[in-house]
Amino acid sequence: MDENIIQKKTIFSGIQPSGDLTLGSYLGAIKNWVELSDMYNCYYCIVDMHAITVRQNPTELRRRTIAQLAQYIACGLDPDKNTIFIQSHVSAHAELAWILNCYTMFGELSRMTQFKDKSAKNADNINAGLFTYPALMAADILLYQTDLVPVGEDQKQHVEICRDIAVRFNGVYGDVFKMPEPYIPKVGARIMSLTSPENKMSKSDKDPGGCIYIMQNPDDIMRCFKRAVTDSETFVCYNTSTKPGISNLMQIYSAATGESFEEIEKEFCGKGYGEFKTKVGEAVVEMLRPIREEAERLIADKSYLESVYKKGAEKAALTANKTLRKVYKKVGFVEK
Ligand code: ATP
Ligand code: LTN
Repeated sequence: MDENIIQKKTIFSGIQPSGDLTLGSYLGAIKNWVELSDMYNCYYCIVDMHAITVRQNPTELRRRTIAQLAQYIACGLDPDKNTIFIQSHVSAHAELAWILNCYTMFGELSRMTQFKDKSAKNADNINAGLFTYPALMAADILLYQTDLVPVGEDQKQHVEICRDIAVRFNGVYGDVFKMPEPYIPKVGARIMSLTSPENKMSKSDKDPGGCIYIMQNPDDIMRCFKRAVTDSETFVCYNTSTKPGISNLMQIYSAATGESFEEIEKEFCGKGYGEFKTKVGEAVVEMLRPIREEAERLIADKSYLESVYKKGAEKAALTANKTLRKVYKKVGFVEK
């Protein structure tokens, strides 16, 4: 078993507990994590330190962190096969992030789309953590000598800056960090809001109708799909620039059923949008139902969840501290 782990390539990914997990978090990230988890040595993190770059209610943050762990497991991530943990439990993340901050340039951070978007949305709290967010994310990834980072399309830029930081650091000190690659799914990489399909579905979205949540009840899910914004035409056809709403629903239906866009176009040829929306809603309800039920069961089992995150943090710290010690030595810190 140990030999297997040594030979397998490493995956790291994380999601912020900044809101309840959405259909976007599931299709863009977690679904692929599950698919990759047999073939790789995987670290799946709940990045609570990233979440506080935007102001959070402490009680809610704690609740969502535990609920997110339950949802990871309910989505199919086996805690015996994957290292599942909470970022703030492994102090190496904060420690390496500081060092990487000193190898990350003001100019490159200023170009980050997420920073620009979040600054616009939180104009009263453009804090330094929001700005240096990518250095912490780079620490997450590089601590585990990660090969592959499965994320949605929006995070590609952050994986790229992580690579730039690693190249810069390795250029000075030799081969300290493995060079990670982003892994972006073909379908579901960018699920859009149901009410404003030109914007990404996002868990911190203020418009509740635009977002489908993993834990949402079937009636509410169906209502959101029935109200989804479409266009004034009447045919189901994929074109993201002229039919963003319908194209988004096709992405979701394709990810939920495995059908290709051509098959979907054929299936709904001559049928109205109303019927299509109902079918998409039903497919999503059935996809999410077992996940929600299992997550509800797990959320009630606090001691089990605690045992998972404690074991996960212990395991993660072993690998993370190894890299951190190497980095401390390279930069010239005196050994403790
Ligand atoms: P926030 O609203 O707090 O910014 P978010 O909903 O945008 O959060 P993240 O925590 O930033 O979600 O993302 C978690 C993972 O899920 C990332 O890999 C991200 O690329 C992916 N993801 C998030 N939203 C979507 C989406 N709408 N479509 C596809 N992938 C997504
Ligand atoms: N920035 C990511 C969350 C995240 C992450 C990571 C993803 C933090 N650290 C490391 C992959 C690898 C986001 O989705 N907003």
